[in-house]
Amino acid sequence: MTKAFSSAILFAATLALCLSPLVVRAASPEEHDARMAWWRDARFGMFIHWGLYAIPAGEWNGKPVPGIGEWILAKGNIPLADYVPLAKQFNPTGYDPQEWAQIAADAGIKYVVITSKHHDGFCLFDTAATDWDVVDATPYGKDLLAPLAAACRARGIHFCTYYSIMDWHHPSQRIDSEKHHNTHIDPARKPEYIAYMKQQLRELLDSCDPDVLWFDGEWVEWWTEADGKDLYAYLRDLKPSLIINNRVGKGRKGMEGLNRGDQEYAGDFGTPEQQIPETGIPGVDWESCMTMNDTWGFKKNDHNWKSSKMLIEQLIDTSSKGGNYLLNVGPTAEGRIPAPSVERLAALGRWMRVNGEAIYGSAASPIASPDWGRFTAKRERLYAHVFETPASGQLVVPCAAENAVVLGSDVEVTIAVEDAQTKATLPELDTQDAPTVLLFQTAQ
Ligand code: FHN
Repeated sequence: MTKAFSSAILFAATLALCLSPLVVRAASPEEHDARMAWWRDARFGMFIHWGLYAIPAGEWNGKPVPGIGEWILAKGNIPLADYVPLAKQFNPTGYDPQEWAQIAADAGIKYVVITSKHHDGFCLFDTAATDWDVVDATPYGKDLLAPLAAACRARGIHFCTYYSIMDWHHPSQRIDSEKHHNTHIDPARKPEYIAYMKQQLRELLDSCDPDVLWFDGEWVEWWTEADGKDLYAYLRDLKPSLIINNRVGKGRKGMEGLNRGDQEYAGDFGTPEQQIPETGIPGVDWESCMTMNDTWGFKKNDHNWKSSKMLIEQLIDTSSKGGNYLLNVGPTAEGRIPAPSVERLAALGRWMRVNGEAIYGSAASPIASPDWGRFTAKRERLYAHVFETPASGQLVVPCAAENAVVLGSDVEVTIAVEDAQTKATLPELDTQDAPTVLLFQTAQ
C-alpha cells in the first residue's frame, strides 16, 4: 500500500470521526489524581525546541531576524517559499538520542517534551499526512522521535511531545504578515485541517506513544475552546492515561479555568511561560516553561544565559508553589545540545543528586516564601532552601521540628523549639553557586 493510499484511508477515517464530536466521561477525582501522579511527582522536565529553524538560527542573509529563531517565518520575516528549501539542508548527523537522554538523566530530569511539529508545520516524525517531514523532505531521511523515546524510557524518563495547532505551512492557512505570529484559515478547509491534526496525533501515539501532549499555537482566532475540548476528548479516548496541557484549547488565558470543580477549559495543567506565578492555585496543576537564554530554538551568538544558580532557584521556586519546571534546550541543526546548556544541566544534576528529595514528590509549601529562600514540603518533612544566608545566621520555621540537618552533609543543626516554631542556628553554608537545603523533621 503506497504512502499516499494509506494516508487517504487514514485521513478519510479521521475526517469521519471529526463529524461526530466525542465526549470524555468526566473522571472522578481519584481517577484524575492517579493519572496525574507521575507528572506531579516529577516536578522537573526538559523542553526541546528542534527543527529547520535551527539552520538559520535567528539570522537570515547574515542579519538577525526580529523575534526569536523559530518565529523566522512570522511577521513576513522571510517568505515561506524561501524557508521550504531549508529542508534539503537538514541532516543532523551529530544527533545522538542516547546522549540527549543521558544528559537529561544526569540532570535529574523526569520527563522530556520535544517539538514534533512547531509552527512551521515541519514534522520530526514520519507522517502519512504530508511529505513535509524529516523522512521525506530531508537528506537525513529518518524518524527523529522514536529513537529518543526509546532512549528516554530506557532511563526511566517519560517521553512527551509538543504539537503546534497553528501551522504556517498547511495549505488551509496563510501567515498573517502583520500581527503577532498568526494565521488565517480558509473556513471551508478547517474540518480538513482538524482531521489532518487528528491523523498526525494518532500517528504520534502509535509511533512514539508520548505520555504528555503539549499543545501550542492555540491563540489563532479560528481555534475555539470547543475545538480544544473535542480534540482533548479524541485524544483521551485514544489513550486514557494521556496528559494534555491547557493550550489544547484557550486555557492559557488563566489557570483558574482548570479547577477540577468547574472545568471551564480543556486540559490537565496550566502553562505559565517565561514566568513563575506568585503563588500556586489549590487544586490546579501547572508547569512553568522557561528558556536558559533568550530563545526557544537555537540562536547563533546568544549570550544572555541564566546562571546555573538562577535555574536551580527557579526549579525550587516552582516546586515550592506546587508547580513543575520545564527547562528548555535548543539543539543545533547538526543535532548537538549547545555546550552552555549541557554545562547548566550538569550543574542542576549535581544539585539534584544531593537535594532531589526536596523537589521530587514535594507539595506546595504551606508556608509563605521567606526572604532568604523557599520552603518545600513532603508529609512530615519540611525543606528550607537557603538562597542567601540571613544576616542573623538563624532560620525561624513555623513548625515544631524534632531535628534539622543540612542535606548532603552530616552537619547537625542546632535548634531551639518554642511556641510551635523552631529557631535554627545555621552552620557556615556555601550558597555561592547553589542553594543549600536544610531538612526539618517534624513530628512523625
Ligand atoms: O511561539 C511559541 C514559541 O516558539 C515557543 O514554542 C513557546 C513555548 O511555550 N510557545 C510559543 C510562544 O508562546
